[in-house]
Amino acid sequence: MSDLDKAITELRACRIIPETQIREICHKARELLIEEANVVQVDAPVTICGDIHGQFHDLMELFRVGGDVPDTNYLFMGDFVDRGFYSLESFMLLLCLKVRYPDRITLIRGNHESRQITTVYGFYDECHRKYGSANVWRYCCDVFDYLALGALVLGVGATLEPTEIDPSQGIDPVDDELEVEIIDCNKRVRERHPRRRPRPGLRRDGGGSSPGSSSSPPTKRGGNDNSGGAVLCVHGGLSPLIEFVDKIRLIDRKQEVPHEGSMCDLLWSDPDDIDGWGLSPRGAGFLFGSDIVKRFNHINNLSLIARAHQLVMEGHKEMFDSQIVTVWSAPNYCYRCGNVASILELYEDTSNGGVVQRNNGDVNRNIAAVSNSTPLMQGPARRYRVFEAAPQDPRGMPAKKPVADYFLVKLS
Ligand SMILES: [Mn+2]
Repeated sequence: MSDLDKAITELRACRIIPETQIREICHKARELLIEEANVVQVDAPVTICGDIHGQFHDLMELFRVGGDVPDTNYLFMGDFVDRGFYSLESFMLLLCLKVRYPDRITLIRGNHESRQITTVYGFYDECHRKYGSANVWRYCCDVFDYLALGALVLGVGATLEPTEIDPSQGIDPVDDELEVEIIDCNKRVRERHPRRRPRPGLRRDGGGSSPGSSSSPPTKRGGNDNSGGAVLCVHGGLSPLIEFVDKIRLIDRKQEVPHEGSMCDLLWSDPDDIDGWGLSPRGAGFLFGSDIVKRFNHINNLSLIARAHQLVMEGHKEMFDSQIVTVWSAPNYCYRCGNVASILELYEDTSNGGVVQRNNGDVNRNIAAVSNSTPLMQGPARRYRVFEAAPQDPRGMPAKKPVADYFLVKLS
């Protein structure tokens, strides 16, 4: 068994690993991450996860519900650290899995992956408490600077294979194509939504075509087409400084999260029921409305934006005609919010023999202005798996004591 596999075994048991090994793993991770683009390309199938916030036992529950790495391909949308008691174990496990299976797990940066924020919200104190110095915190922060800012999921299918249901549940089997399924923590189907049929006379490809797009092959939108479009994943949201996905690729991301600008907005912004852009009560990033999302998705050929960053009691929340979704993966947030968590599964488009169309969201975009008709880009099929907090291990719960000890040390 390699040292890395041993470290993974230790971390899975929620035990910390030696400082020298953390330094080594962080160094290897940085070498991997430096090669990644600001917007990582990920092929479906993939399972998308939101905030973790150091809730290690709930991360284990997430893997139990969603499958283990490398069997399941994962995309984590940031905020691995702070708030919870096990930021170090959680982040180091994810980082070890990244180094061990680089193609099976994608980590993008959240606003908490920052020196300034972790100094205030717990990760710095946790490292200091567990190691007696800030060294491991520093190694981790150096990795944060190299995390990608977003991901583009390609090759997503538009319809779901229905989960088998127990007839006693009273849920009707679906004849229609299935677009959304919600599975509860007992692996039972809670909700099902058939694909909405486009109204006659409306274009299914989002409407409008640019003069330059005639050179691209016509996209098949026939009956057996199962393309769910491209899905952009970011921690926070959009930026008034970013009109095209390509603009994200131009950012020099290898730095501490700035207080303003496009990189800051991607990690801090939130969708809201407003028109256009608004000031964020967070003091960083912006609020953005339905019109902004619909226009951005249209001109970038996206069918969905998946983001995290906001607690939602149901674990996930779709907004703006399902053009953006918030995925939240920290159940009973801060060990007291009483919310459930969820992960979002996207499946592979098998209509074209599984061949991924690589121009989605990348080139040959549809630059025409948003037409009067509602854009009807076929959205991806989505399966949400909802889960609850793991049972609390009394030995694993440090409660308040270690924090008090730390402050005593600090004061003495
Ligand atoms: Mn956040």
